[in-house]
Amino acid sequence: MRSGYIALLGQPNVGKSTLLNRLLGQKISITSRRPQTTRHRVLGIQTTDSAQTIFVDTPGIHDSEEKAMNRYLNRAARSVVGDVNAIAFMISARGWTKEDDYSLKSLEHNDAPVVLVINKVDQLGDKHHLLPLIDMARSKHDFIDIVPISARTGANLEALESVLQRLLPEGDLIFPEDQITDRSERFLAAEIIREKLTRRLAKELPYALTVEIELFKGQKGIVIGEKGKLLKTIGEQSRLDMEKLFDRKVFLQTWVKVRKSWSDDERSFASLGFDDV
Ligand SMILES: Nc1nc2c(ncn2[C@@H]2O[C@H](COP(=O)(O)OP(=O)(O)OP(=O)(O)O)[C@@H](O)[C@H]2O)c(=O)[nH]1
Ligand SMILES: [Mg+2]
Repeated sequence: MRSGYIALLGQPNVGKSTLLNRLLGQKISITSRRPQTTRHRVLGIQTTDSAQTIFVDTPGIHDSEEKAMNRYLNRAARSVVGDVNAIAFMISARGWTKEDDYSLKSLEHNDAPVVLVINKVDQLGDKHHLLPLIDMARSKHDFIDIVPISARTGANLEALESVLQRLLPEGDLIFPEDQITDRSERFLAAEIIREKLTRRLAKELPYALTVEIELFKGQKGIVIGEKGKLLKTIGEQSRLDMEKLFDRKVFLQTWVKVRKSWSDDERSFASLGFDDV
């Protein structure tokens, strides 16, 4: 039996949370097309006959640390590096970017083996484009292995799982075999609602809830929607996801509160649940 922790690390939007959910066959961690969807570390625990692999989903590492929120997210991601048995560093098959360079810097002083996961290969028209990307990646870091996958279609995930499992030390179960995450249902429920909001709101809104008072009024209107329609839709979609995840009926009520400048104020973080680091 092997058991241990694998961190999923990389720039925003490369598909870390999608991979976690796909590996576990359950939606533990929320996903969206917008960068910076994940704001908290989330464990996804996979137990088989031969291994317990504990995946640590992390916020994407952002190359600008101007905002308090970005600094928080980067800290939350980087802080796992020293505490895991191996790291799955993820990039998109579309190519190596300067944001990947920036994220990779977080691994400079790390001793754990790093596997490069090239995600979204389903978006590559010509698979030959992978070879130059792999060559380029080899020049960037001494990766112990390089595995191209698609978290969306599931392509090559078994290969990835066995590569990662081999990097775990021998040991007994760390969590009970039926536990799939370390997060409470309360946390998961809040995240599901945030996912629906993130997916529905205009581009800047999920992050820019701090900018100006005028915007706040506008935002409140937009979130609720005409005659409360949007909030109702978000509530309904969230409730369905929760019923699937918790395997029972859920009664969900949602409403909107406005708090000024919270995401630029490090002190208000803790009171809003940003207390990972
Ligand atoms: N085509 C394609 N899209 C993918 C794949 N994996 C993820 N995506 C999409 O990429 C977007 C980002 O996925 P997430 O899983 O939220 O990305 P993330 O790395 O967790 O992002 P952050 O939490 O913001 O750091 C979503 O729209 C996913 O559906 C893939 O294998 N192929
Ligand atoms: Mg994520």
